[in-house]
Amino acid sequence: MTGQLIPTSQFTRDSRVVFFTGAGVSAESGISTFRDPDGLWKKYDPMELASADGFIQNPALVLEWYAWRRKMIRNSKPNEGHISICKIQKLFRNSVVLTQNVDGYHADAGSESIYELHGNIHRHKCFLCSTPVKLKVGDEEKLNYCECGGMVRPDVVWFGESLDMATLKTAFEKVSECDIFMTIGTSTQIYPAAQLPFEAKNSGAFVIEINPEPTPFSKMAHLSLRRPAVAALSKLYEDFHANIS
Ligand code: BJW
Ligand code: ZN
Repeated sequence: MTGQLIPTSQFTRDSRVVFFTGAGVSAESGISTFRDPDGLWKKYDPMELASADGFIQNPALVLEWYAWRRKMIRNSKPNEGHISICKIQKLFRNSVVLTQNVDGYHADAGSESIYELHGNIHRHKCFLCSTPVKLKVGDEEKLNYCECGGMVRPDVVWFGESLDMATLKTAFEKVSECDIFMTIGTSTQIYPAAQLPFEAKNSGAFVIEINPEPTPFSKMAHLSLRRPAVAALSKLYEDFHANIS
C-alpha cells in the first residue's frame, strides 16, 4: 500500500476519533466471525445459542458453546490490528473504541475508553436479576445459580435484548461529535449498533470503512478500504503518525 490514504492535513491531535469495531477485527487472531462463509452463524443457529429463549430451552448447550468460544479467545491474543488502533488512539487526545466484540481484546491490546456494546464473554450475570456474578475459570462451563435462584449466564447481549442504555447513549453522543469515524470489520447488519456509521456520516465526520467485503454502509463511506484490518490499520497508523501534529 503506497500513497497517503486520508486527508490528514484536515486533522490535529485534538480531532475526535471513534473506532467502531466488529468481529472482523479479531478474525486475524483466529477468532470466528458470525456471518462470513465460515462464520459461526453458518454452523450454529443464533436463536438456539444467542437468545434468551435458547438459554431457557437448553442452558447446558448455550454454556458449552460459550465455554468453547471463551477457550478459543483465551488461547489466542489481540493482533496487530488491535495494536494499531491503540497506537492511533495515543496520537489523538480524544478517541474512543465502540466495539461489538465480546472478546476483550481491545483492552488486552492497551486501548482505553472502550465501550462494549454487546457485553463481554468473560463476565457473567444473573438471568433473572442481572446482578453481576464472578465465576472461577473452571466453573464457567457448569450451570451456576444466583442467590435469587436465577441461572447465571454470560454477560453478553443476545438477540431481542436491549443494549445497556447508558452505553448506547454515550456511543451515539461520541459519534455525533466526532471528526473521524472508522468502522472496521463489521457487516453493519445488527441494529442498533449498525446505525452508528450512518449517524457519523450524517453528523459530518470523515468516515473510513475497513472491510475486505462490501457492506450496506460502504457506498456512504468517504474512504472504503477493501483490505483486512491488520494491513489497513497499520497503513493508517503510519499516515497519522507522519502527519498529525
Ligand atoms: C474482516 C476481516 C478482516 C472478515 N478484517 N474485516 C428479527 C428477529 C430477531 C431480531 C431482530 C429482527 N429484526 C430486527 C431485529 C433486531 C436485531 C437485529 O438487528 N437483527 C438483524 C438480523 C436485523 N437486534 C437485536 O436483537 C438487538 N437488540 C434489540 O434490537 O433490542 C430491542 C429491544 C429494545 C428494548 C428492549 C428490549 C429489546 C441485540 C443484538 C445483539 C447481537 N448479539 C450478537 C451476539 C453477542 C454475544 C456473542 O458474541 O455471543 O452480537 S449477534 C453478533 O452480531 C454479535 C456481533 O457483535 C454482532 C455483529 O456482528 P459483526 O461484528 O458485524 O460480525 P459479522 O460476522 O456479521 O461481520 C464480520 C465482518 O468482518 C464481515 O463484514 C467481514 O467481511 C469482515 N471481515 N475478516 C476486516 N481480516
Ligand atoms: Zn439473581
